[in-house]
Amino acid sequence: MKTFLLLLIIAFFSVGNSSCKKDNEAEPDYEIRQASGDYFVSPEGNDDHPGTEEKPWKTIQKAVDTAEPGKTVIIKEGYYDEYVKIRKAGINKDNPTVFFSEALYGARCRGFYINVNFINLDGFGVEAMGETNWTGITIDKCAYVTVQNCEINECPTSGIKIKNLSLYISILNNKMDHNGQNGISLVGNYCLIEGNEITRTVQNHPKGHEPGFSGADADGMRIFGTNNVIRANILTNIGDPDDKGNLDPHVDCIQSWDGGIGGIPVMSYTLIEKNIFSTRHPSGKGILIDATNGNTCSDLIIRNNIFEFRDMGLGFYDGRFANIYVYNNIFKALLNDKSWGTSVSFRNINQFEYYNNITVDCHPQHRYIIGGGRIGYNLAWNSDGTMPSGEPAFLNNELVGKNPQFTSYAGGYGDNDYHILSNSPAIDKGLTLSNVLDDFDSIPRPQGAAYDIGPFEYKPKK
Ligand SMILES: [Ca+2]
Ligand SMILES: [Ca+2]
Repeated sequence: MKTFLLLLIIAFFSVGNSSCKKDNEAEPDYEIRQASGDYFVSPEGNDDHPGTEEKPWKTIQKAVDTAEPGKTVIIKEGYYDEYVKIRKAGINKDNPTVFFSEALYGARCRGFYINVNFINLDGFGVEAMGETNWTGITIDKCAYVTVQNCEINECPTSGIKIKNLSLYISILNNKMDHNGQNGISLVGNYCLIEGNEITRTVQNHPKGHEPGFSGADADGMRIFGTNNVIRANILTNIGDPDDKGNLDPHVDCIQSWDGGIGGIPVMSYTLIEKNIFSTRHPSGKGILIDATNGNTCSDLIIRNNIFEFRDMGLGFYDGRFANIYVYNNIFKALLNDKSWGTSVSFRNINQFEYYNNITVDCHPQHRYIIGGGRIGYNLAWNSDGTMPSGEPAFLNNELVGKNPQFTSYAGGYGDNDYHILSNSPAIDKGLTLSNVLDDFDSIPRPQGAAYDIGPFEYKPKK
C-alpha cells in the first residue's frame, strides 16, 4: 500500500512538472547562495505581509519602497513581472540597502531603474521586455551604486546604462548576452567596471527599438567621463557578423567621443587593463575615440589587454589627444583581410608611449603612427611567415617577424591562448616600466631577468 501511494505521488509530480514546462525548456538549476536578510520577497508572498521569511512580500517593488535604508532584502527564486524603480536611498557608502537574489540569476524581472544613492543589487536575472522598458538596469545621476553578479540578456537598448555623470558606480562580475546597442554604457566619474562578460551585441534587436531611438550600433561598451577603471572584462563576439540584426554597425569594443564643451565628456584619465576585447566583425575595432569638439582626450593607460579585431586595435586619429600610454598588449587581426587590420592608428598625439606590445597578423600595416612619441620594445609577427611592415619602421629594440611562441594560436577569434612558452623570443626582451607592475594574470613583473613583451610574463611551471 505504501509503495502504491509513493508511486502515485511520483506519477502526480511527473505529470505536474511536465505540464508546467513551456516550450520544452527545463528550468535551469540556479545556485543557491547563503545570506542573512532583514526582509524577504517570494512569488508566493503577499504585499500585505510584514516581509518576514515566514510571511514574505510578493513584489520587489514593495520591498524597495518599504525596507528601512541600509537593510538587506532577500528575493527568492522566481519570475517577478516587474520593472522595479528604486527611489529610496541607502544610509551611506558603507551601509547601502542590499537587494540580494538568493539563487544566482534566479530572481528574474524586467529590469531596474535607480536614481538614489547607496544601493547594492546582487545576483538578479534581468530581461527588458520593450514597451515597458528597453534597458536592463539604468543608473541615473546618483552615487555609490553597485550592480554585481547579475545576468542581463536580450535588452534592446543596453544591458546596463549609467547616465548623467553618476559617481562611484561599481559594475562587477555581470554577464550580458545579446543586448542591443552595447553591453554597458557609462557616463560617469570614479566608476569601476570589472569582471563582466559581454557577448553578441546587436544593432537591431528582434524586440525592436524604443520610440525616438536613433543611431543604432553594436558596441561592447561606451565609456565617457574621467577617473574610471575598466578591468578584467571579457568581451567576445561583439557585433556578431552572423546575427541578422547587425545590418551595418560600426563595431567597437569600447567607443568614446567628445560631446563638446558642457556636453557628454570624452573618456579621459582612465585605466584600461587585463581585458579581452574580441570582435570578428569586418568593421570591428578594439577602442575607438574621437575628440573633435574642443575637449582633449588625455591620460589613458592601456596595459595588459588582448585585442582581437578586423579593422583597428586602437583608433585615436581624429581630434585632440594627449598622454596616451599603451603597454604590454596583444593586437591580433586577420591576414589577407579586406579590413585594415592595423594595431594602432595614432595621428599627432601630444605625448604617447607605445612599449612592449605584440602585433599578430596585423596586415598589411601592423601599425600607423604619425607624429612623435616614444616607441620601442615591440614584437610584430605574421603567422604566414611574411614580414610585417608599418609606420614608423622598426627603430628601437623591436623584434620583427619572430614567432612569439604562444601556447596555442590558430588565427581565430576568442580561442587563442596567448601565454608564451619557454622558447618565446619575447621573454626578458621588454622595457622595465614603472606604469606596469604585473601582467594579465596579476603575476608580478618581472619574472626572470627582465620584463617580457606582451600581456603575459613567462613563469616556469614548478
Ligand atoms: Ca560604434
Ligand atoms: Ca621576464
